[in-house]
Amino acid sequence: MSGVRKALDDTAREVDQWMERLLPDNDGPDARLTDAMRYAALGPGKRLRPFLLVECGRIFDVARPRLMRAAVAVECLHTYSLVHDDLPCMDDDDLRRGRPTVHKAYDEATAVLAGDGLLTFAFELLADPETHPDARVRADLVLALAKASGAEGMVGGQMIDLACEQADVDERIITRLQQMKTGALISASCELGALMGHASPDAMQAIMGYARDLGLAFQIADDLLDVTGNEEEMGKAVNKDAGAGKATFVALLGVDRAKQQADLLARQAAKHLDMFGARAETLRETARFVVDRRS
Ligand code: GRG
Repeated sequence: MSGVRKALDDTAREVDQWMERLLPDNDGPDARLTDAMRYAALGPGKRLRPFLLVECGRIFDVARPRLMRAAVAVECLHTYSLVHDDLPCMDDDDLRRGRPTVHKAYDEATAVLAGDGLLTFAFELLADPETHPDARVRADLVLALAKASGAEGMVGGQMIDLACEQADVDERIITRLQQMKTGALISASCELGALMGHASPDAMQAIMGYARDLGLAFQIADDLLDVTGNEEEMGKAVNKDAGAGKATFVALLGVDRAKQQADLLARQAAKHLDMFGARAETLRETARFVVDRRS
């Protein structure tokens, strides 16, 4: 197993333990909601966004328990986007992370509420003094995640994605759509780790340059996996993009050029981290991992 694969798996286990402890778990009349939130969040995902947050925070020596709480917040936000994206009114998927989607395992109304619950819980965690003792840092964390996930980020990207189905779009529009839909949350994960460590403006610029290129490389790899991957490894349906007329890099560039573009972005991402020397080695390797992954 590669060094980064092991580091990712180790962090995923730790994040899962924190999620298990932190996620609400009621046995009252709202138990169905908290069960569905836990079902969605504790499903077997890669925990890439938590990993990026933790690795970026580690560069600045942020205490592990604080990083874990923020890592749970970004994973909850990410999980909410998956739950809502799988709904019949969006992508209408039955399988996610190798298991029935939340609206299949529960029902549509519960899936909507579970997504809402995870979204708001993410901000509750970031605003909690246990996550960071400095109120200004906490406000910055909340602001960064809100911007990345709202209309100017992920949700706006999803809207453009829906609007572009079956439409002729160029590379500029696809890049913008993917930066908003997928890249913004990946960037925010890196940003949160750096914010928690009071990163200097130069250091923050380097981290954000890395995150931007990594996010795009990740999305191109995801588009490629939709064409070249299989349902068992991916834990979700594949070959959906072309049928749905989705605006993807693979549709625009073809498989070979899309792969070259992902490789170039991964190398470019790693270069942004030169100023951190050996401390950023895992993040550099993560850029390679993101384009080589099979799921
Ligand atoms: C519906 C609010 C709302 C937003 C939708 C991000 C998004 C916008 C939808 C998620 C669905 C999707 C296919 C997004 C593209 C990004 C992506 C590849 C997500 C899957 O992330 P992974 O591979 O998944 O990190 P795991 O399961 O490992 O966490």
